[in-house]
Amino acid sequence: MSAHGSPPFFQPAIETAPREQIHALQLERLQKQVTWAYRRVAWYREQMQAKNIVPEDIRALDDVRLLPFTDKQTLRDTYPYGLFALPLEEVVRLHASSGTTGKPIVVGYSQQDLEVWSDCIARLVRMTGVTRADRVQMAFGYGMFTGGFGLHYGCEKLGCLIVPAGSGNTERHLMMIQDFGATVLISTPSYALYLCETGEKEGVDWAKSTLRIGLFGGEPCTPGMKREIERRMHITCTDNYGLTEVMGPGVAGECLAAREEQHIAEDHFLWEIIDPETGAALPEGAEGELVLTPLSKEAFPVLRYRTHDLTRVTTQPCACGRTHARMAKVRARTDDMLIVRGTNIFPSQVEDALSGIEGATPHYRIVLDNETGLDRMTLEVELKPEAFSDAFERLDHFRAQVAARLRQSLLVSPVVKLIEPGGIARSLGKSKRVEDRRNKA
Ligand code: DLL
Repeated sequence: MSAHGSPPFFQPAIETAPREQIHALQLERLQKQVTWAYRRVAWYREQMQAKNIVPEDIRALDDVRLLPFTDKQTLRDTYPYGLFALPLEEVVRLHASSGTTGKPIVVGYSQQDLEVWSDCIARLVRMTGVTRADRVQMAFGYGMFTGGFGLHYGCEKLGCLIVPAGSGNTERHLMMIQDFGATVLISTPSYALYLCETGEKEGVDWAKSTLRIGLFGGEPCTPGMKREIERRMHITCTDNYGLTEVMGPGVAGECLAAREEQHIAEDHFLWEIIDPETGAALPEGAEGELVLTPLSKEAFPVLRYRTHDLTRVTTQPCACGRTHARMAKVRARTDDMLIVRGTNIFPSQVEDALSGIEGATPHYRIVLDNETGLDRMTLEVELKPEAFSDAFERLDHFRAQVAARLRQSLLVSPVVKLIEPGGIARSLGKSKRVEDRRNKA
């Protein structure tokens, strides 16, 4: 059988294990993980003592709810090594995630942690149809960001040929895709779109390119963006999800059967969905905040991490044969929410509204100010070349259409500014869509 025809699993026994077996493994690992954190990390011991619990209280998976939550603030308070469970001689890698203010948060990995990490990545890469016969071009940065190194070692473990180009230098990326015959691109979806446009301007015919799959992650990939990239680059876009605090990429990945959902590596991550306001557990299928407890961490155990990402999870069987639960694509974060004149708005709502408008691109920017004393929201929307016109009336009609659509779905009336094709700055990594200039004093 050719490499592309082999079954789409990296570790079939665990990826297709009966759910009872997954639950039994999760419980065993949760008990070990809690004991490990309690014994090795003063912060967890103190928190658990304050709640009057000991590791032996974890008798069933739901007992995870007895444990304290952690969040970004916990990692800031214990910066840099306060949550490490191994002496630094046994830690072989650090990664960090920059916050909006002050110091980054720092996480560490043992050799064993790196093995688990690359297994999780190899699984999600394989489930998109990538095999060892593929040539993978990396456009994530190889720095403190987990994207580059994380996906790199997983692809190598799968046996792919990896081109470690790193982030930036779009001309060089275009050249290497063509010269080395890359079949898979790893990047943020916004960078893929930028690469696509730059290629088009330089005469690249994507229909003839060897690229066939995009492994995108690190930021939301809106349905509009996905459609656009698939259509223009002639590739299949897949999404994968993760975050530095619990490992990096590798938490969940998209199979070719479920498409809009991603399988969580449940043997290594216990998920909960909670009400972001009250912290109470929500039933399967309800939308809420994802809370993750990694189950196999040595260097940096994290219990009940509040991701702030909004999603829902299902354990219904999947046509791909995997038995691990699936989470819906993350479209919004609880802390993304903008409050404009008292109305709550998520950028994903703006994206949804724009994606239904013929002539609008997925490139937009929200600018908030309150120069006049009242909140004002300006929405800059980039037009497709075919919608761009010198005719004032046509543009004005378009602007009115966008404003009406937004008023209908957001219940606020933004000032709509139309931007010429290519006029909204592209990002090489995660895109920044909101600029809040409001004076909060
Ligand atoms: O972005 C890890 C990663 C790298 C995942 C590469 C996938 C590919 P952080 O920089 O710590 O880690 O950012 C984590 O980014 O809490 C989500 O809000 C968002 N995020 C990550 N992947 C996705 C995705 C990496 N596929 C934060 N869809 C997370 C939507 C995503 N949001």
